[in-house]
Amino acid sequence: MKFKKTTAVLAAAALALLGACSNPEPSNDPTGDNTGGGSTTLNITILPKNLGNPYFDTSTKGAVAAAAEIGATTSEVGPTVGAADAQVPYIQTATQQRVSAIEIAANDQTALCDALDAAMAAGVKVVTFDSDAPGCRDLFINQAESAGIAKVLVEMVAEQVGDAGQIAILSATANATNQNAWIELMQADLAANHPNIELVKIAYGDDNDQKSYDETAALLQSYPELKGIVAPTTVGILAAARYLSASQAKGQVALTGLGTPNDMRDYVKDGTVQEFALWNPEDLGYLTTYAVQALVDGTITGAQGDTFEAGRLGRFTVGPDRTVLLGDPYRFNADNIDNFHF
Ligand code: RAM
Repeated sequence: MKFKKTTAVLAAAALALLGACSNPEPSNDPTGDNTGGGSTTLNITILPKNLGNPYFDTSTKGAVAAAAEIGATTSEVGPTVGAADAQVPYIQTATQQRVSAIEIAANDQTALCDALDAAMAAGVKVVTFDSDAPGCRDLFINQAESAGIAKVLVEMVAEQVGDAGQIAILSATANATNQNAWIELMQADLAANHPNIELVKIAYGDDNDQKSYDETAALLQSYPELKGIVAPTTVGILAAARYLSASQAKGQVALTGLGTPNDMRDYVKDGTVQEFALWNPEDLGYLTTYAVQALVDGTITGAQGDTFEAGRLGRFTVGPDRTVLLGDPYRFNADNIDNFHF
């Protein structure tokens, strides 16, 4: 996986450029005019699952840095809650504004399709990243293969609970395309390879801090024998860690999943969390913007085998199903966490 460090110089240059050509203020007003519009400049709307999520703040940082390098403008908009159809009005506004492209992490596999199809029909390129809307986009920038993510999640929890006992999953929203794909693969792996692990519950914290915290409390109360929680969401794992670190279950109930090193650092150091995984969200956003540029300028059409340059990340090839793969998930623990700052 690629964890190349952005130098302070580059970051400063990107920030300077940002001020000149982008609107760095995210907006949750779907009717607000957030883009430059009307110019021939590459003009991108960034639409995360929800605003205020540090994971997406980080991916947007990468997307904006890439935009600064190529002279594109960006505007980040989105709902404050992750909900199935909450992204629709933002897609419609971007379509009316005839932006060059929408970069979107989909909260739902199907609920967005009509709006995304209308955007593409109007000439707007649609590139999903993080969470796909299959069949209703030009390209998907995949952070890591779902099978690889599911495998590392099952491996980590199995190692941490001694391959036996009750576990629960604390997910994001019930419709999230990405989490649901990973959970399905985890269930298959558990059934086939870990007969002594019992998955007792899949809880949904909706990528909302308080709901994730409350769901963690409810899991511990309902399942006193619980040995482990897997939270394949950065919001969920952080809320669960906060709850566990102040509870009797700290160090007794294993917690793993997908988190950012910055969020999890204290909980790894205080023994609440042994090991978790993620990819680099900044690289994901950065790659997405370069893919948008390649689509808009015609370097790629999205066909398998098309290749394009993605700045500091190098050359990428479009794989099957109009998908570009960033890399592999990476495990973080007490031995390496201080090497990472995102
Ligand atoms: C949350 C979101 C996002 C997911 C990460 C791991 O921030 O649900 O979609 O990829 O967690």
